[in-house]
Amino acid sequence: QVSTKTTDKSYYATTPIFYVNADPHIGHLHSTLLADVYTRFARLRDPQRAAVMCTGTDEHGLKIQRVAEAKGIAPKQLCDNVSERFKDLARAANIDYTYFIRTTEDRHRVAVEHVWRELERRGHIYKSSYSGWYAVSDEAYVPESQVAEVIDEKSGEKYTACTETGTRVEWMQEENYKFRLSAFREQLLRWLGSSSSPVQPLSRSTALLAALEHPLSTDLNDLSISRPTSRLSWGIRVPDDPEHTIYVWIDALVNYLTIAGYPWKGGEEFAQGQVWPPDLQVVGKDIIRFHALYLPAILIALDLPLPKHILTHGHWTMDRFKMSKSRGNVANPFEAMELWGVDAMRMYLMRVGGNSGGDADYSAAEIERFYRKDLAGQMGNLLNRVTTKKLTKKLESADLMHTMPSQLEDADKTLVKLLEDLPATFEEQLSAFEIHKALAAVFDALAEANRHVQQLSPWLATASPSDVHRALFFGSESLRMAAVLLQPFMPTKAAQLLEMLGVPAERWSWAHRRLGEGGVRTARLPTKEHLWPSIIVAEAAAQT
Ligand code: ME8
Repeated sequence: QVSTKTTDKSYYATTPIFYVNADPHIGHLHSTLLADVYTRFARLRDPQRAAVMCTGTDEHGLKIQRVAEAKGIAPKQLCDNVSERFKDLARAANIDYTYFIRTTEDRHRVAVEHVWRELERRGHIYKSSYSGWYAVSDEAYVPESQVAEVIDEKSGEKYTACTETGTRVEWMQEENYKFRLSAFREQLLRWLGSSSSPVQPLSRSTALLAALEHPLSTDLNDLSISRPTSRLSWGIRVPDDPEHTIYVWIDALVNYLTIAGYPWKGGEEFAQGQVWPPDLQVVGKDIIRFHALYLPAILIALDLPLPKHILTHGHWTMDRFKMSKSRGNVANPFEAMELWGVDAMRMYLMRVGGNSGGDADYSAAEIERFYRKDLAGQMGNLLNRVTTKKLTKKLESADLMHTMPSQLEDADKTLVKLLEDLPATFEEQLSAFEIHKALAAVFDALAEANRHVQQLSPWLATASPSDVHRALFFGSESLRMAAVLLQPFMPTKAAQLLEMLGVPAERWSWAHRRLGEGGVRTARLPTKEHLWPSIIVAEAAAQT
């Protein structure tokens, strides 16, 4: 008997699976990082509950077939090569994924075929002919109203392009299988508009609903879900009709089910209800419709539960243009992590681009500013201050470092209030997918702690024993709390910081996130190492 009690269900977070037509860039890292942060956060908050995070590569389709042809290699070879790069990226960025799925895996084919047969059995698939514009790079049909003839500035070549994305479109005429998406309109609208707000942030949910309500909207028309094998051979064949290949997006969307053990016929790693549905699906804003309309409609058709949250994020741009493999204006995440360090990049991407609302322009100058001002300037500086031997020696007893002052003064009030509120604010903001606000709350507390130390100036001969105690206790406690909370964001640096502060390992847990819960510090202070060495800034400046 399979248990479907929600308490038994693992936390489940997914990233989009990435096309293997080119190497990963910062945008891919950003999506993957969001899922990693939320999975780590789930584990931190509830260590008893299993958490599954998956990522992977989307390996079928015309786009991949053509890139492989152009390179003169077999499609599978291209997939093998590039999927390794995405795995390398995940490893390099300390992404703690549970599964890396590749859509060329056999178990995935089994799941896709099963979905197809089930949809067919339930009467949701029919055959029809289609003619219209097709954008190969987006693997999608484009309505007549969204195409125009353009002239290539350099070559003078005339071609037809999608007015929204600027990508080249081709005229296609073919017989397709279709999925009765239109039949699920009411259920989808109800789900999207429900109080559980599956699409986050809300602004995107509202925009999507408004677009669907538009009288000319074609978003919920029946969906073509196959391509003639003569044109697209690199994919999974339609069961019992090898003349047709399953549309790559249907193939790709099923990956989330494959991971969760679908079709649950026995022998899979996960039973029904153990992992499915996802608690969080991270997607870039370019692929919302696939995740908020097509996959949910398929799930409704299959009588399967819908995902809880779809977190949509904006794009990283370079000089205001979307960073994209096709455009070639990409930042190399391996180089950036090499230069700034893994956790500095994780923090930067989440602090600046974690604002899931809008796009963010990627700039080396911004990373430098963030590193210098916030990481080294606030966190590093405070750490130096509270771990200076000259200062810690001024404490009347080493125990005072972890002993809450019995008497508070006016100068402490602002900081104490911030620290008292911090864990709840941080948790609320993360739960509301306001990642940048959660991080801002931590940095606000650190900035206030620096001001507090400055005001008490414990290094002065005139500082009273109480000033020294309060400055060092609240300073180190601010850092300890920040480190506990930031573990999902900067796992290595948070651990380093907790060690440098001498916080015993059993106090690194979520249960000890509040002010004064750090326990007795083991005497590991002071240290010569710098948490955020300034040498990095100088080296990076020399290279950029
Ligand atoms: O769309 N900024 O794959 P893909 C931020 N295979 N994120 C970006 C980005 C940018 N400039 N560029 C890409 C596909 N991304 C399909 C997905 S899922 C079943 C199939 C991120 O390789 C963002 O999450 O084009 C986007 O949705 C994803 O990479 C698309 O990667």
